[in-house]
Amino acid sequence: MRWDIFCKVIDNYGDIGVCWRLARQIAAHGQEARLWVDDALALAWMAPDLAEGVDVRPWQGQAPNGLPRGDVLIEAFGCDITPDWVQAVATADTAWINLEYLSAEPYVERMHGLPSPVLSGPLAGWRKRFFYPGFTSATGGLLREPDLPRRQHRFDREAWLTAQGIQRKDGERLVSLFCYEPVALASLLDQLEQPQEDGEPDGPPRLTHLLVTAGRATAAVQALMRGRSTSPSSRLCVHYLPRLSQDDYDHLLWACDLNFVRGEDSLVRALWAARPSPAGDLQSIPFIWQIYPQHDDAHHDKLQAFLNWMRAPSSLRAFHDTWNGLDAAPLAGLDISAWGKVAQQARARALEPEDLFSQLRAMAATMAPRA
Ligand code: TRH
Repeated sequence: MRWDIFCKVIDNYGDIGVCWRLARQIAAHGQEARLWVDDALALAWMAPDLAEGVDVRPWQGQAPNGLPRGDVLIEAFGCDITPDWVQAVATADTAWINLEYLSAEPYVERMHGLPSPVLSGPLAGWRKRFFYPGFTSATGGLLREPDLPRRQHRFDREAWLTAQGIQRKDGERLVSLFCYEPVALASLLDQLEQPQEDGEPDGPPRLTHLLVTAGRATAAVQALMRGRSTSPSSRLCVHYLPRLSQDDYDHLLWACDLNFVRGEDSLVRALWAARPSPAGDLQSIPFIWQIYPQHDDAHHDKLQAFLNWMRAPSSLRAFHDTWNGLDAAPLAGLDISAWGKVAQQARARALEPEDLFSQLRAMAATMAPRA
């Protein structure tokens, strides 16, 4: 099968991040993936080796002539492909699918799979269908590679950290930070500098190694650190990361004891993040989500829907509400071990629906005669 994915980069990295992840999964299944993107700059660090089988092409200017037509056309996040481009890569028999943003809100189950016929213009008579990723079996599921557990079992945490130049001291906890500019960031730094809970009974409070991702998170932390005087009793050590490949960003999540993520793609990766316990089973790593803010505050309901699906206890809800600026309450204390159990149960539930790629393939097969 030949797949065409169209991606418009709005801002940040979620659009290209999801499209790239999908394209490489298609290629890993031995199918042909053409990824049409209006701005491929981020792929230079996100995908430095460009996976074999993914054909990244510029989506700019006039549609090219003479292309072999594809079996599946993915219009990512309502990126609005003009008719000349649709006709350049597809025929009326191509499975044309609108891949939507991830949400845990109830409308997703109602909308997933709905058809949308084109009624006018050069493509009148063509039809597309809506595909809604989600967390339940009535939705399109989440991107999840089949070999993910195997790779997590084999992951060598210490070797990976050493390769990144990160020296973890005994008993130190690792926290990754990928965020926009949360108002509560200063409170988080305070909390990590002088944690209330102790590492060992009668021992000093835990040391935290904060691994700050490149870009907006680094800029936000640096701006705050400039104005702070670091106390000699500070239990916080900050390490600024370079831009990581998408695979290494996953490794970062697997290596840490708590992950702060933002947007949608890193949320899903945080949900999957796990390390083998001494007993050999995969143990989830707790995470905190900063949702992508929308001007009309639509993200408030979206955040609550996710926390409901997570079955988040009140401490985790309170932390999320403050972290996302929904209220001005003081930032709740970190409860890493309780939140780890919540993450473990959520991960188990998220594994129940079929993965997103398998569901996309099944939807395409019901639409395209050749697929
Ligand atoms: O970058 P984001 O904030 O993306 C956002 C949201 O997806 C939002 O919904 C969308 O509307 C907006 O973009 C336009 O967060 P997200 O979704 O987690 O995407 C980040 C991607 O970047 C993800 O694929 C992981 C990847 N990444 C790396 O590959 N290397 C890195 O070092 C980091 C920090 C991230």
